[in-house]
Amino acid sequence: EVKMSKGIKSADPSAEKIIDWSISEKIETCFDRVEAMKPCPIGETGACCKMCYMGPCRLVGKNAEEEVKGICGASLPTVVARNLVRMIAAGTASHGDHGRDMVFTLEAVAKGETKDFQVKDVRKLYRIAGIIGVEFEGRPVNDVALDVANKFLEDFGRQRGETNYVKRAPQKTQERWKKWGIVPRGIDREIAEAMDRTTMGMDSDPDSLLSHGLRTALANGWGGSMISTDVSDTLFGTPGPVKAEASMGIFKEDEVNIVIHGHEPSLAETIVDIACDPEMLSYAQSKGAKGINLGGLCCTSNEVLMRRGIPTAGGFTNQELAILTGLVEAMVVDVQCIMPAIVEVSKKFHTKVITTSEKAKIPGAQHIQFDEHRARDIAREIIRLAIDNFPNRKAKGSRVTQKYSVIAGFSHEYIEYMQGGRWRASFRPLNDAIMAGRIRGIAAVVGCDNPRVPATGIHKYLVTEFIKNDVLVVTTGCGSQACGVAGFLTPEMALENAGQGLREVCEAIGIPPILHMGACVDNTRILTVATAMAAEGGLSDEIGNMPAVGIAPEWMTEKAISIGCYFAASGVPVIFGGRPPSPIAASQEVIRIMSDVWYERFRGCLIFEPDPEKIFSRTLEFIDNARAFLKLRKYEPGRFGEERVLMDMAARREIEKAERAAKPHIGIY
Ligand code: CUV
Repeated sequence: EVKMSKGIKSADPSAEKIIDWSISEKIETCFDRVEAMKPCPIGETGACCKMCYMGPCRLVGKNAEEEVKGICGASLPTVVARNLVRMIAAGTASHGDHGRDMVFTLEAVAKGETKDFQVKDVRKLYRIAGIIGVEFEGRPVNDVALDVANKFLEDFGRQRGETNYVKRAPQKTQERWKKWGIVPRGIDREIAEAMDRTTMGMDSDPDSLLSHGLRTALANGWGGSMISTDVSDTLFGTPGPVKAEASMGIFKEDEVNIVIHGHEPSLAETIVDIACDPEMLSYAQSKGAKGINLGGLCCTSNEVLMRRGIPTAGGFTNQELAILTGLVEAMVVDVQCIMPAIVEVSKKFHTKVITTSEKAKIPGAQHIQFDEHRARDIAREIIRLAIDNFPNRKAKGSRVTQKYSVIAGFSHEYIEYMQGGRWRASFRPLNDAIMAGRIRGIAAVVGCDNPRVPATGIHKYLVTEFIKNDVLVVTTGCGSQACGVAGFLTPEMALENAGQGLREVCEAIGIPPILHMGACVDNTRILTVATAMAAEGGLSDEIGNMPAVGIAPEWMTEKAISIGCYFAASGVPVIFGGRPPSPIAASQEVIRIMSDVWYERFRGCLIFEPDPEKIFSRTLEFIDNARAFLKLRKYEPGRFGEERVLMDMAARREIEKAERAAKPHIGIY
């Protein structure tokens, strides 16, 4: 079913249905444009240098790559490395700014400048305060919040020293960063330096360039993004399991449908609140609608799905298609991953596209500027506008009725809690299950969906194969929506598809075999889990050498590159899939540094592999090699379940020995 046969544009059946209709109606979407647009063959491998205007230089030729040079003499490896570092800087800037906006909101709350938000999760605030050394006992909540906000703001502008959250990483991981000089200082400083180093006449040593790329990426992972996750949890609540729905069938014929799309949670959270307001409901009824129905797209969707159970229409490639249902009164967008194309598509329907960020305007869209100081008023204005648009809807019925149940909300706090309850919460059961081989390892299958491949198809293929082979899957970003719209985010998925060992664990704890952990910035939750597993003992004492792999099967954004790099620097082997070749394909030297050299230094790497089956086999290889390195029991398929009964004494002793060697639980959440 998931096979990627030719002619399939999206592996999400409800998306495919709408695409077929769009073709018959001659309405253009990214699925048409992707066929018409041939990638530039020089740029797509990283071999185009446009850092100055003597060029752009095309670094092509039959000579050895060090011999292929631009006008200034920069060689092919230099140019490829510079281009990649600029991608990392841009991706870090996006997530950094997202985090910064969250901190500004926390600051406004703490100063009493807005009544529209509060600190919802005081426990989380205290936990953060504890980590970054802010006194919290006996102090008013907002005083603590202000100190926390100020400390985080310092992190963005820090000139020297270390970003605060670096100290959350396992000691050994930190030592590796120190040894190789990549401990991040301020987030803004690393981004600025990345731009400086990569300009004409600056750093031309590929290894040195790429090391700074890692430093910049770490500023994202253990800085901007982790701050974003923590402050969002503080303001809007730390997620726990929620039931929701996914796919295009979430739109309702008889209600006002509003889509919230982009990345940030603040406005979206407020829209969720105001949509429940009885006054708004009766206004909707006055226009002939039965109610107000919210649906999400991309990472804003993940934020409100995780915390509020708001249904999702899917990921990146579904954004135009959502409008094509003809049922959407307003699409409200904030920042990141918003195709300007939605405005063009919206003109064929009654849908209003509303931009809300100063940083992301689209010609032809209506702009309503978001301001955290008057969030509720703005949300009200937007919802009214959508309601007023309801009578203009022409589409009768729905092109898609299909939808699936989804269980989401697996924050690292909940993952710890679910393994023993409030008083005995720990990562012991997870580590034990991995040590015993019930769970073979962990695959983080994350990131974008992409129209250059059958969209969401590689995600679906990989997660299914992983769980069959007892690999627990964690997912974030559009990857989680790829799973959601396929009906994969339910406990039943374990019963029907998981290997015996994984299935037993899922049934014992009552979880799906694919855990939705949030938005793209919440990839940091995965780092936190890995850190807790290292502290728990019995596996690796650093993030490196864990039987865990990160995969972005259909990546396309610069943010994805930044994420891949902070995972690699943290000690996780990372595989990027999707279309060939890769943004580093032009240089064997850059490929070597990012795979072999990084692996040697950090036990992580970033590899590009377009073949889904090879992604699968390489992942298992990484996992099994890590198991062998840690001297864990060899994974055997089918050992658990019906056939298991006998575990010989030697095997039992082995497990017990490993358990004794394990350190006692240390209270990292
Ligand atoms: Ni940041 S970055 S398409 S929305 S995951 Fe989705 Fe998630 Fe990629 Fe964008």
